[in-house]
Amino acid sequence: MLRTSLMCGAAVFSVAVLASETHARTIQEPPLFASQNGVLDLLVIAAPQRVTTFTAPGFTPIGWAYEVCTRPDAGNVCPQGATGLYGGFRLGLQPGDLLKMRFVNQLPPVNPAKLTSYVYDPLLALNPTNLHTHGLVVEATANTVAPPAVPVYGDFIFTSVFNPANGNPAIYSLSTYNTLHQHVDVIANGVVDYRIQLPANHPSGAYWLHPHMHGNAMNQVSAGLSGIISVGSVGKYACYDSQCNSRVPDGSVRHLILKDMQVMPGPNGGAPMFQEDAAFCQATPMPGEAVRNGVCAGDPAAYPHGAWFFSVNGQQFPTIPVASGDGEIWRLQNASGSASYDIQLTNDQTAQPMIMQLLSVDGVSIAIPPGTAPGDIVELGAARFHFATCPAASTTPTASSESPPVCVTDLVMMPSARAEIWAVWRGADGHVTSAPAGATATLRTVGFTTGPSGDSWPAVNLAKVQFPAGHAPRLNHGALNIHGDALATMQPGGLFETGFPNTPGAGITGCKALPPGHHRRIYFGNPTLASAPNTPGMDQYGNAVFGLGYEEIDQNGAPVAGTLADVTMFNPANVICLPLGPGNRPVTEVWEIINLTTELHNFHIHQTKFRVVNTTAPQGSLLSPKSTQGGGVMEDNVPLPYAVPGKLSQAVRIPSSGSCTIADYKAGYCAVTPVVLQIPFAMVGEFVYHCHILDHEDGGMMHAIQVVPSAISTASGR
Ligand SMILES: [Cu+2]
Repeated sequence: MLRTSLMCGAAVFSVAVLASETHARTIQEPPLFASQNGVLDLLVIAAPQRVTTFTAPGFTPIGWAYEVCTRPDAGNVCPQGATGLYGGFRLGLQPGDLLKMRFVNQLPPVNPAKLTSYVYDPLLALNPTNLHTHGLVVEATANTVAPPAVPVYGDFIFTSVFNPANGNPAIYSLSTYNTLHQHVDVIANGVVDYRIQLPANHPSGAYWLHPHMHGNAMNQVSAGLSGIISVGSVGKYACYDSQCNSRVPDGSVRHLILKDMQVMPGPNGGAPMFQEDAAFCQATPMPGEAVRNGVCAGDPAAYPHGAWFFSVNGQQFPTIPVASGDGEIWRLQNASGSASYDIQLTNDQTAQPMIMQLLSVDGVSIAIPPGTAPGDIVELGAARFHFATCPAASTTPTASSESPPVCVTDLVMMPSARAEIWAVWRGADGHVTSAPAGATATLRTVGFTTGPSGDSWPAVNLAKVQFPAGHAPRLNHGALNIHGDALATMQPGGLFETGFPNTPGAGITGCKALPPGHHRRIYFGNPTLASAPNTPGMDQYGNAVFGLGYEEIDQNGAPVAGTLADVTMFNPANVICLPLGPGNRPVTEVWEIINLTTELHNFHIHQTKFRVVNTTAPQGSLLSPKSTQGGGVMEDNVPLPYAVPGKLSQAVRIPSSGSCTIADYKAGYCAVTPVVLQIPFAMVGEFVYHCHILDHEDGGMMHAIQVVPSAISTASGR
């Protein structure tokens, strides 16, 4: 469900406007900014940028993008010629690196009419922003530098960096508004520094950089503000052979950043819509509609002559020329604000989805122990993938200690998701083989619906893939050999076992560890606001509102008295606090996530990763919450199955949103599939967990959490 109710016409499409020739442009890798001698020191400027890579006639929309350059010796200006990078960029880091960013906000103000949250917080129209390194397991430290020096943050999202050209934020009384939004640290002059230290034992994989300004996140990400971050090398965990004599080279890796932008014709040749509408075009093409190569036409009634672009690295339907018979590693990143994808690679000759081997999820390479049942693999992957049997290696024997390969035909990618796959030509039987002349495939999303009260995201072709004819694979292999970090992080020396030498600091009185055997239960729901008691799930302006609730559960499964907090919108004053373990070692908790609504949400937590577990799994199983062996699949975002209201009229107390209440759930009126997560906490700081459908996050579906150094403390932890 979207926050604003938007008109949706159901007329026949006018296709002429988008029936343009799709320009077959070869895909470009995002520009790389690589660390040297353990440091990457950059100037990052958020600014408007004209997007010239979209090919529908009449559109050169002005998006927002980061301008990135090596930090100059003086001043906050990139050298002449540096341009905004709508298509994205890559920060190339190694474990143990220090990432330094001087960050400058030069974004224009926002039209309040485009800003649902304006009614709560007029300051958002000044377009404050900030940076978040999504998925990196790093500290979330607040500023400790005294003025007038430029403040220095870790991966800390409770800061609001204002562009002084848009006005002085002091014109509003912060005390009036800061209970709902997060202007905890107001930076009025537009400049801050980030200093982010990666642990030496950080997993190798794909992460990303995006704004995390509560209330503006959806607009800023969908306008184009994001880039990808890589840590380490694929060759660390992926080999062509069972002895790892032949590691996958960095040159075989391609980064594919998926972005979308809805554009209507206008005086400047089109401006982004910002508040994204899933009904902008039909979920699947209408009869006679032009082939959706990187774009679909706006609904003629609601969005006449509009276009919804789905780009890869900022390019509309590029061609991906696979260079070698050994295929390529693709790092896919959903950088859309709210859109979900169901990715397939379709063989153009057979129209069938091709099998792809899955290497990593959310930046951590998978580690499936030998003998793991296929059903367990599906559960560990939280149903984000449609699994397929990997064709057996043709001649190379598989060592008994190796992880069995995992293959998929579909990748469900909700906002923020990453996945790494091996894209290689396969014959009709699924075996890796040399491609025939003219072998092509289409990378596409087949469309994805997020539930009865959710949104239907459209089917669109994303890229044309060309495989080289007659290139025999170098090695006669059926699958890559993966030695995943998902296991290494939990073993001695691993990030979630041994931890990180955190910034020194004291514990906080009143911040205490969860008692042994207890777990936290988090509710995702649509709150009833005191300001709009007669429209549950909506505010007094008719916008859908979103929130989270909380409860602590004891070792017998019973709620702990006094811990229940009903579903409410984000309030930065409410914080879950927990200390690290003795000696500041990581502490692992179990969280049970209950989705009360009738649409999918995408749970995400900062500064860590988690494993999906099952409370009924036997203790020796990888799926057991008591398992300390680690391994399997580690994620930083997970889809939450939607609730099914039952028991006739007793269910669904919030008819306007189709959402159950906590009372409905406890009375058994609402069937819920809990998602149980094992979450290790290794990093100190103040951060958040939230729905990564950014429309929902902006709408209130977020909660603060603080991890502090270990110390003797007494009172309640919340
Ligand atoms: Cu959501």
